[in-house]
Amino acid sequence: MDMKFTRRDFLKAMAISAAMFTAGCGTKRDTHKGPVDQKDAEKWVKGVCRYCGTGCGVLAGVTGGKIVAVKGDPDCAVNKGRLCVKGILLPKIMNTPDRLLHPLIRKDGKLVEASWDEAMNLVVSKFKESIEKYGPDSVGFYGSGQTYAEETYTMQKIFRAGIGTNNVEGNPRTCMASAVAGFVTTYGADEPMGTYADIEAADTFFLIGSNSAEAHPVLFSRIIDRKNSDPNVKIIVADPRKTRTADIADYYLPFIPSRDLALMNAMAYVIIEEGLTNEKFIADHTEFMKGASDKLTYDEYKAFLQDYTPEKVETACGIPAATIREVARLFADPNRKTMSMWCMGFNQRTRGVWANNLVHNLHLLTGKICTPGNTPFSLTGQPSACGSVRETGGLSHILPAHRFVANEKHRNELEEIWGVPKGTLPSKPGYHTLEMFKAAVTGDLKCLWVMTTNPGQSLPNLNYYRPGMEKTFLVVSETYHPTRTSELADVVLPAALWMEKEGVYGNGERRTNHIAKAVDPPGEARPDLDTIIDFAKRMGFEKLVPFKTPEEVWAEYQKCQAGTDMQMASYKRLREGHGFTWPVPDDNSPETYIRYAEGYDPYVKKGEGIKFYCRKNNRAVIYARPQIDAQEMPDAEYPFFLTTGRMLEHWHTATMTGNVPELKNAAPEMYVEINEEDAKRLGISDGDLVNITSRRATCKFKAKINGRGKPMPGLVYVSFHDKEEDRLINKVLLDAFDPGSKQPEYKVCAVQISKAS
Ligand SMILES: Nc1nc2c(c(=O)[nH]1)N[C@H]1C(S)=C(S)[C@@H](COP(=O)(O)OP(=O)(O)OC[C@H]3O[C@@H](n4cnc5c(=O)[nH]c(N)nc54)[C@H](O)[C@@H]3O)O[C@H]1N2
Ligand SMILES: Nc1nc2c(c(=O)[nH]1)N[C@H]1C(S)=C(S)[C@@H](COP(=O)(O)OP(=O)(O)OC[C@H]3O[C@@H](n4cnc5c(=O)[nH]c(N)nc54)[C@H](O)[C@@H]3O)O[C@H]1N2
Ligand code: SF4
Ligand SMILES: [Mo]
Repeated sequence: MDMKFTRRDFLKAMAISAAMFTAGCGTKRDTHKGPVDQKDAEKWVKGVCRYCGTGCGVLAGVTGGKIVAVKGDPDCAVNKGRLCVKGILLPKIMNTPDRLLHPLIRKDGKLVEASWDEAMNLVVSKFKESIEKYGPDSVGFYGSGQTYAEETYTMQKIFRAGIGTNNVEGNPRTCMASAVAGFVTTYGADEPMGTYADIEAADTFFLIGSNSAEAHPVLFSRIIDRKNSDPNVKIIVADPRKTRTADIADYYLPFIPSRDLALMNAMAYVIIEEGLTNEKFIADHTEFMKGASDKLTYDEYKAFLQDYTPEKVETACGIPAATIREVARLFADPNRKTMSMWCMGFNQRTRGVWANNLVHNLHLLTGKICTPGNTPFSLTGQPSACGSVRETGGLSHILPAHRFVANEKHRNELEEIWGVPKGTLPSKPGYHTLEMFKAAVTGDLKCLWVMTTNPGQSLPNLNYYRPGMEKTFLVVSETYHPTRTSELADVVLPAALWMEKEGVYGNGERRTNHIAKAVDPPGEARPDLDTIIDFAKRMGFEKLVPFKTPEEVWAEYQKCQAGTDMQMASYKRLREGHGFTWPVPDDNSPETYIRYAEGYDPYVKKGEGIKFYCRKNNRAVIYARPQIDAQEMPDAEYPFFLTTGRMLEHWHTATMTGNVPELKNAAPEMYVEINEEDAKRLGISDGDLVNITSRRATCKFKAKINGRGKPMPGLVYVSFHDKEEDRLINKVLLDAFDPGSKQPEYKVCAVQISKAS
């Protein structure tokens, strides 16, 4: 085990990591049933919430051509009428003073209003010039898990089949890439086998690296309801910071950041040592591996775990051995059903893929998988990271419908569907996110189009990447201006917002759901799909992009899904229904609750039981993955861990939430959470201005002691929504990334903290 880092401070953490039960469940429900402050609307239009990957169904009330109210869709299985505070306040994001109404182009160093024609001609001439002079790989597209599926599908087709480059990336790389690689390496295909319905069937919840109380509030309320309905339900929360999610935990385990791998290996050790495995399941459905092709025997795997006895891991993680044993027993109890949930605390790390493999291990060793309530469930962040990027082929190494760029057969299948000559699709994966923005810095990437994401605020190590965005020919499709990205652009294209356009979102439980157009966009703003189609025409790709409507795009995308593991409902069905969890092989099929399981999954035949059919031998993999620390651990010079994340009221870079008074007032200026003991030691009081300095930059925040979250000693926490230069925390962060998934390590770096004068 790699345990170079030991600090006495963390021994203190053990004192607070003893098992504890927090009473008062349900008292902190940040969800609302039904509308707030609602007038009767002229009509109600069905859609999906604009924000998180929970994917709550909404009904937007429209009066006089404006959205005047939003309520939860009572017929959507996700939320059954509920919404959280952000969802309910959605009408207030539509017509803010910073909505971008006209295209902008940079002239003499300044962004000035231009016509659509002028702006698009400029974009097309720059792209054409660059492709001619420097080749197709000199241009790139950086999209988002917040686009509609039709938008990303069309854009990636233009880039790959038209321009001839795989430089098609998206912000899910910063978010879900490690979860994707975890699913692919363990089960042979992306996305969870379970759905949210497992919440109501589970007895034990293992939440690690997820603050769902703030990041997935409606799902969290379903967990609370489950707990309130049955005193037998137990919740384990593992997170170095005591969050609102931890408030409902029976077992709260704070531990040294990035030591999750050791914790999970220790749980596996206990499960095997105490005979809590499901040997028949292991024999029938799994195999053991070390790397992608290095097979192991079960005995070799057991030998590997000898490094992870609870006693050894107690020192490594700061969790008492007895607690590790207790939670492992609870996890594996054959009379209980166990649902694991994880999110960015797990994924945003240099060993995010391995962490994902290890949580899958626990379910495979115990056979707690593919039955109601037993499931490893990766929580998805953005509303359509799955639907619009992981499924449509919106990352530089993947193609539509769970295909891979590097796989010739997959490329040929798409060439046939798209009617282009064999060999048209480039075989080399494009730049991953940090490579793409680095290529802008080095000058290799000449033109970059950014859509529905704000990398000028959300990338790590910003002082390195921002000059690249300034230097390259940068096109930004945005709903608001200025943002920390649009201010760097050469062309800014005004985009229609959610419900000003029709399209499809796919949430974290494989649910594809349709958003109808409810109102017209303001000014000259237009749907991104219209802009993409316009671009295709001007580039000479009309044949590739014959679409006029999202429905036409969907019809072609469905052809790409045929014969794969992810067939989806037709547009007609999507328009009429309230979301369908795929696979849905045809319009008469019901939605699928559990993948890989007989009786649920249409691709598993009678008598087959559980079948991990996306792997050649139908077996899932149990991996031996060692603990490896974060790339930058604290040392004498930079003695604190910094971690970053979110808060309930704000959405990422706060372009949408920052102008909603109710949300803004909840957190007008971001602060830094500091542990009480550390603050005392450093003479810092609540509200004092504090410098946070890393090897890359310094930011200044007011100190918050015993706030909403309580970091363990040695850890400070900042949410990244504040765009003010002094508080732009992403300047401070390191840009290390996972070698497998290429996902950046947003969750861990080393800093100094000092009282600012
Ligand atoms: N309100 C709101 N909700 C959102 C979003 C938003 O911006 N605002 N964004 C959405 C998106 S895109 C995403 S990806 C999700 C993110 O949802 P979450 O991942 O739940 O949220 P975060 O706050 O990023 O991080 C979760 C926790 O990871 C912990 N953590 C830090 N280091 C470690 C570690 O080493 N190990 C472990 N196990 N945990 C660690 C942090 O202490 C933090 O409490 O939220 C989605 N929902
Ligand atoms: N420090 C730190 N940094 C992080 C993370 C972290 O945990 N810590 N998490 C990472 C993760 S998980 C994520 S997902 C990213 C998110 O980071 P970003 O994607 O950069 O953040 P958003 O604020 O969601 O940006 C979406 C942008 O799209 C615009 N927009 C909204 N609707 C539309 C539309 O319909 N069309 C167009 N064209 N534009 C639209 C919004 O105004 C906004 O500017 O941040 C990453 N960065
Ligand atoms: S939980 Fe997520 S999807 Fe549901 S209303 Fe809140 S932000 Fe929207
Ligand atoms: Mo995310």
